[in-house]
Order: sequence, then C-alpha cells, then structure tokens
Amino acid sequence: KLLGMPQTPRQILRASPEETPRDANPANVGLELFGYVGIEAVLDQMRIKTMKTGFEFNLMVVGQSGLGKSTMVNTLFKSKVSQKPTGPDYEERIPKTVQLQSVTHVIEEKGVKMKLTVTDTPGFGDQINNENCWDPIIKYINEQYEKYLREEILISRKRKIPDTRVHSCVYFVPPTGHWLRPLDLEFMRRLSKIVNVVPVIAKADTLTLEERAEFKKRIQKDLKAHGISVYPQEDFDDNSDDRILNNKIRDKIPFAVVGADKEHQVNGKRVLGRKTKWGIIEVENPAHCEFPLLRDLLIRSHLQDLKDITHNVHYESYRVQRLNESNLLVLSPINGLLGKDEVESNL
Ligand SMILES: Nc1nc2c(ncn2[C@@H]2O[C@H](COP(=O)(O)OP(=O)(O)O)[C@@H](O)[C@H]2O)c(=O)[nH]1
Ligand SMILES: [Mg+2]
Repeated sequence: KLLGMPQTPRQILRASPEETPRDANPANVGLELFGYVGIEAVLDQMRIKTMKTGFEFNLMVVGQSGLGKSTMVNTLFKSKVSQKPTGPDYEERIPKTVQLQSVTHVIEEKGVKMKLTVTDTPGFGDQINNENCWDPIIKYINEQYEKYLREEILISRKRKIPDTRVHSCVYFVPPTGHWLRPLDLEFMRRLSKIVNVVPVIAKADTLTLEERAEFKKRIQKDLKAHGISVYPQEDFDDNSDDRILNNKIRDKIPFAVVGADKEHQVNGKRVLGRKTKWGIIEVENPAHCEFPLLRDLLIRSHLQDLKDITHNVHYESYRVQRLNESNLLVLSPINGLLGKDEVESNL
C-alpha cells in the first residue's frame, strides 16, 4: 500500500477510475496504461517540477549612500521570512555597507520554495568626484554573465548551471522632489543596457502624497527624454494583454517606497513600520507607501518575466558580444573559455 508515501508525479497524473472516460475513442489509446491524461497534465508536471526544484531569484539594490538600501533588503526579507521574535526595544544597527554583499534566504509560500538572493552595494556619492562610480557595479553584473557563459559553453555542461545573474536591479532615487540628477540619469542609462532596472523613490515618507505623485511624473518624463528604458520595457511586451497590464505598471513606476526593519504595535498587531511624529508609517500598508507594489512585482507577478528577459535579452547580448569579440576564443573541454594565447601557451 502506498498510503503515507509521497505522491510521485505519475501517481498524481493517474486519474481515479470513476473519472476515466471508457469509450472507444482512438484518441484515448494511452488510457489503459496511464488512465485519463489531458494536455492540462503538462501544467501539473511543470508545477510539480518547480515545486521540487524550487527556483532562484537574484536582486540587487543600487543607489547613493544613506537612501535606505540596506534597510530595504531587510524589509523585504522580514516581510517574507518568519523572524525570530523581537522585543519592543530590539534594535539592530545596520553597518555601513562597504562592499558588494549578497544575502540569501529560502522563502516558502504554499509549498513553493524560492531562493532569494539580494546583493547590497556600497553607496556612492561620498566622493567629491563620482566619475565612474558605476564601474564596480557594472563589473559585478557582467562577471555573473561571464560565469554563466563559461559554464554554458563547456562541452559537458552541468544539467543546471548555477545562476548568479542579476535578474533585477532596484535603483534608489533620492527624494529631492525635483528632477533626476545627471548622476542618476547616467547611472541608470548604463545599467538599463545590461540589466532590468526598477527605479524607486527612496524614503518616500519624507514627501507628501502630492509631492510623490508630482516627482513620479517628472522622473517618468526625464527617463523618457533621455531614452532610458527601465523595467517593464515597452519593447518586450509580448502581446496586447501584457501591454495593458504593463502600461498600468509603467504609470506607477518609480514606486515610492519606505523601508523599515523594526516592528511596531498597531491595533494589536505587529507591523513593520517607521515611527514619525504623525504616527506609524506601515511599510506593508498600500495606503502608506508602495513597498507592497515593489515586492509583488519583483517576487510574485513579474518574477518569471524578469528572469526571462535577463536570459533572453541581457545575457544573450552579453553572450553574442563576447563570442563575437574575437576569434581568439577557443573552446576547451577542460579549461572552458580560453584566449588563443592561453591555449597555445598550454600546448
Ligand atoms: N525616513 C526614512 N528613513 C529611512 C528609510 N529607510 C532607511 N532609513 C534610514 O536611513 C538611514 C540609512 O539607511 P541605510 O539602509 O543604511 O541606507 P544605505 O546606505 O542606502 O544602505 C538609516 O538611519 C535608516 O534608518 C525610509 O524609508 N525612510
Ligand atoms: Mg547600505
């Protein structure tokens, strides 16, 4: 008896006998062997496979120092991962981020596991001269493509290549209420060519609702005027349904977010929020800020789309460029991707 045993995909696919249509339809030739199986069974197979293997998602936060990037990383995890209980005067000092740093948590929702990795980056803008402050970040993103390429190109490659590519890069815009600064424009222009950029208005609690809406419109205009294509990019809408949904999202981007890593008591419930003289700003309350929209876009509604665009567009153009770059590239089953000189010196 299989009772108590975990069901295998095949056992799930085998329908109970009373549901099985027993007619002489030639389309049902497999009936004897498999029971009733419709095309929809493919969906079950995909779902079961995903639930078993889980999936990975890699995020990065970028922006000037002090805009709340590290806090937002904590907010994201705290709003998703059950935490160890924390007292009312529980405090955790966030150290200043001095280097690129990745944190991974496994998040589970309704039996589906997700390995979420967030890469926190040191802020820039501390120097008088911010020239090339994007270099380390662009370098990191490209290094992850390079790593993937080197695995993919091997003659005997892994069945599942570890994926550290950045699927989405959240760019923090300072809440000035004016226009985008040249630095932010230049940074986003460069990033948007190699990664999915999701801009947010940082520390939105420092702006009124009217100021947020006004600033949002200005940023949208500014990005358009400078030809910067942030996520969800219009060029990649697959069909008219996509377009309708994504137009709604584009209208709301950049999300005005507030981050917090402390919990407060509100109406007998513990909520993540910031205490201000006007009361508690609850980060997970859609009436208070747009953090919930950001979270849902990234790790729920558009997760697979972000991964697909990373693979099919951003990684693909890296790959093409890299392989075109030179006929210097020679494949070696042992060494992966080598320059011709390196190969020759190895001979
Ligand atoms: N008002 C406000 N302050 C914030 C917010 N998020 C973070 N902070 C505060 O801003 C300071 C810098 O935050 P941090 O996360 O270290 O910024 P980072 O340098 O971008 O990583 C800390 O004192 C945070 O408590 C926010 O949404 N609103
Ligand atoms: Mg930081």
